[in-house]
Amino acid sequence: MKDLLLAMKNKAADELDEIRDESELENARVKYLGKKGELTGVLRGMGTLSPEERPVIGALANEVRTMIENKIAQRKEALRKKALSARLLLEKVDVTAPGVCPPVGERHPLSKVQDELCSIFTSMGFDIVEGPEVEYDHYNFEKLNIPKNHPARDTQDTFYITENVLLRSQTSPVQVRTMEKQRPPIRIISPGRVYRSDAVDATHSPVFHQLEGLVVDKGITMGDLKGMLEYFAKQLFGEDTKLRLRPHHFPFTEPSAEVDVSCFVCGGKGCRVCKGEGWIEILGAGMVHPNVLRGCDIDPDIYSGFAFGLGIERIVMRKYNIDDMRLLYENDLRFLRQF
Ligand code: 2U9
Repeated sequence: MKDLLLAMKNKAADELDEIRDESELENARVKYLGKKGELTGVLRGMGTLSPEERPVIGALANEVRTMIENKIAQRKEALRKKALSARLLLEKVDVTAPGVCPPVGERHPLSKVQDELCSIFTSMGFDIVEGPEVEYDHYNFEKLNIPKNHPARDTQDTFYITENVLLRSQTSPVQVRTMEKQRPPIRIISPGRVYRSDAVDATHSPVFHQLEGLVVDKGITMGDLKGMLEYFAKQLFGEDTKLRLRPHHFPFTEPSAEVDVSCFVCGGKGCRVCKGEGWIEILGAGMVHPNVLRGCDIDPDIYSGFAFGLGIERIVMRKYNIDDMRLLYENDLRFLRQF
C-alpha cells in the first residue's frame, strides 16, 4: 500500500504539472480526491492493515492528499496568472497613442448675440422675463392698443390656432403679463422666438427672434430712453457709436421712434455696409401708450414708461455683415464656424 501511495504521489505530481486549464484541473481533483477517487479508494482499503501499519500508511495518505491539494491550488493560481497576462497582452492600451478628438460644437451666432444683448441689459439692472409662444389674441394685440381690424394687424399677421389663440408676433405680451402681475417700478427685457406670416427671403423669415424691453416708473421720460439706448449702443458697437432717433409710429408707443446707430464700419462717412447712409437702423422704441398702461391698471397720470424692440437676426446681420438671413437657419458648419 505504501508503494501504491508513493507511486500515486509521483504520478499525480507529474500529471498536475502538465495541466493546461481549469477544467482539466477539476477532473484531476475528482480523479484523485473525489468520492470514487484513487486516494479515497486506497484509504478504504486501510481496514485490512495491521494496527502498526495503519498510522504509518494513514500519515503517508495524508501527505499525498496535502501534496495533491497544494499542487492543485498552485496550478490554479499559475493558470489564473497566465490567463491574466494573456488578456493584458491582448487588451493592452497604448497610453501614448494620440486621442480621437470629438467634434466640438459652437454657439450659434444668434445665441451668442442674444446672450451678449441680455448681459448688457442685465448689467443695467433689467430682469429677463420669458413667456409663452402660443398666445391669446388679447395679449398679443388687444392689450397693445391693436384692436381687431387695426391696420397694424396686417404688418404683424401671424399663424392662428383658433380665432383667439395664435403664435405670438412679438414678445410684447410677456411685458403686458408682467405689468398685470407686478406694480412699478418695472425694468424687464423679454428675448424670444416670434412668428409672422411672411414668405422666406433674404430679410424675412416666418420665425425669428426679438428682444424687447420695458421700463415703467414715476417720471420716466424720452431722455431716459435715449440715454439708456446710447449706453447700450456703445456697449454693443463700440465707444464711438452715436445714436439717431427718427419719428415713427407704433400703436403701443407714443411718441415712437426708429433708432439708428452711426455705422460701426465707416464711423458715419458712408460705406458699403451702411449703403452710403452713415447710419444703420437697429431698433424701434417709444413711450408706452397711455392706453397700454391703463389696460394693465397702471395710472398714466402717475406712471410713465418707455419700451423698445429689436430683431436679433437683424443685429446679427448688421454686426457680422451677413446679407442673407437664410444663412442663419441652414446650419452649414462652413458658415457657422466663421463666428
Ligand atoms: C409694451 C409696450 C410697448 C415694444 C416696441 C418696437 C418699438 C419695435 C420692432 C423691431 C423690429 C419689432 O422685430 S421687429 O420687427 N419693434 O420697433 N417694439 S416699441 O413696445 C412695447 C412692448 C410692450 C407693454
